[in-house]
Amino acid sequence: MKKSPLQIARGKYAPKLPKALQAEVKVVLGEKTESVRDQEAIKELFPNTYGLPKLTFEVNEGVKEEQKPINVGVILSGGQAPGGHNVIAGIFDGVKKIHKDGKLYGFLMGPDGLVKHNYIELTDEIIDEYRNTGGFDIIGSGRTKLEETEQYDKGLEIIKKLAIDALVIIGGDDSNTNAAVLAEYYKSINAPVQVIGCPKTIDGDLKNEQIETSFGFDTATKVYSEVIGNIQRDCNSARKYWHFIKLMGRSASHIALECALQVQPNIAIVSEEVEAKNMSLDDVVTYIAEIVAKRAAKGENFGTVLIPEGLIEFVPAMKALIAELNDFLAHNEEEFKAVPSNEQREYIISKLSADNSKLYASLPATVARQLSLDRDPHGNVQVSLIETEKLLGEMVGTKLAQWKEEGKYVGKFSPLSHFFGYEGRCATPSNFDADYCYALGRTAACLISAGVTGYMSSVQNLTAPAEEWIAGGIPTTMMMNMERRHGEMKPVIQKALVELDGKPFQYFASKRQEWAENTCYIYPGPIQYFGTPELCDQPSETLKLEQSK
Ligand code: FBP
Repeated sequence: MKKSPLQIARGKYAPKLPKALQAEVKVVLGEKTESVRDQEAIKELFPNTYGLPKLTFEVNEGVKEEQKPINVGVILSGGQAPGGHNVIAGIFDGVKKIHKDGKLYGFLMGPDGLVKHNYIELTDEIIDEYRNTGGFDIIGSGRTKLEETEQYDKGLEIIKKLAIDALVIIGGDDSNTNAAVLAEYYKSINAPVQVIGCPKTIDGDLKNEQIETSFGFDTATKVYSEVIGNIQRDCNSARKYWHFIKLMGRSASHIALECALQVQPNIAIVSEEVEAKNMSLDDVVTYIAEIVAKRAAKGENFGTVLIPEGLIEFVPAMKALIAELNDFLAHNEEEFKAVPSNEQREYIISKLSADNSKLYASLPATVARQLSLDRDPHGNVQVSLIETEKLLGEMVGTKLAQWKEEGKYVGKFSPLSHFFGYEGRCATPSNFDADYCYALGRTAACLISAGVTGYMSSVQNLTAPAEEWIAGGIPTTMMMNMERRHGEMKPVIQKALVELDGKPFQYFASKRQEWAENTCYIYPGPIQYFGTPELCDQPSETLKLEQSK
């Protein structure tokens, strides 16, 4: 296959490793652990894998012990995130370091591959093609959830057939929760297979005191920030558009906040703040419109607004509207479908409760339509499809027109909308993600060699140079608590939302007024892969602020 010069150069990049992983490792056992909350309930559900100690790997100065070959199966689960191929390369090299006859099998298209026995053996040749590349295309990914005993048993058949000693599941909070349940199940039936998790997601919401960041967040936010920076420069050149930019991230606003820290936009909305302040959609629109008017008064009829993907669900009134709509349409689907499409909006307005009906009627036609038509297989609104960037642009326009009629000066307002998400998920990993992911893979191999199960691969101290990173393993049950899911209490890894008292948000909050009124844009430019550490090896602003003293 033809390759670009950068692809060729990148293929030769040797990821930087923590000191311990450059040598033979020894396992240092930490204290026994407890889950973050609901200890009794979690302990009862995980009798075989609860309370395990944290592990750290250190340099082993002693004689290398002969080890037997190990076979490992790997699964990529959920949305793509830059660096996944390096995790796999790290596991492969780790397995071969343990013994040259060890094998790595890749289950195809996510957890489904394990259940349906679709796999390939990953060879030197295949791995070398994918080192330091973006994407998950080496084996593909999927969103099937491993939740049923039947699936675990099906998986065990192929695990036994291939003599697999350990499974590594690379995924987000849900996939790692399922990995922990799988580890517990296999242990409870004495199945001779270990299960190790690995923290992936561009959303950045799989993090806690043990996991400093999930991989992919660094690269994805750098890609978005580059493009937002380009838009800001265009915006500051033409001085005639307001750009409404929606950023992926499902629920949490980590991506939008990180991009705001990187580019200093005029406005960035943080969903968690909207919810905490119980803001209505009108409050959000008014907040933006006021800044637009203020800038217009200075002759600046342009600007940028960053909007997190999950915003709609964090506006309490919208949440209530969506819940009533979901419920109403689930019970009246046939009747609704029989209504001619040009009358459906009025039909819904006539059926909803007073407050929700008023809110629904105030929404632009396209959004109202998305709320009633675009539903997932469970009948719920597909919030990610709602074009919040257009919705806010239109609503701000309407508000400004109102103010103009009332005699207020609002200048000229021309909104443009953008959505960035898929553009960043398969980008060539930054040095940070290339190094971090390779280290996570090598650490996973060390955990397998240590014979443990129910652990997540962890690399800490990430704002220091890679040499000083600390590799180890965290018992997954340590990150769990009980939460209501689909009407039932379930053990899950806590999802990390933006903390409003955390340093990244606090820094943003202290600067946003200045960024709103003045034009303080930063243009980060493209990710640099070759050059000085200042240029190429910088972690995210979020991580730097979180770890600042
Ligand atoms: P994960 O949580 O699986 O890592 O996926 C993250 C994400 O990219 C979200 O930001 C986005 O909302 C979602 O996946 C999109 O899902 P899909 O790839 O199925 O369209």
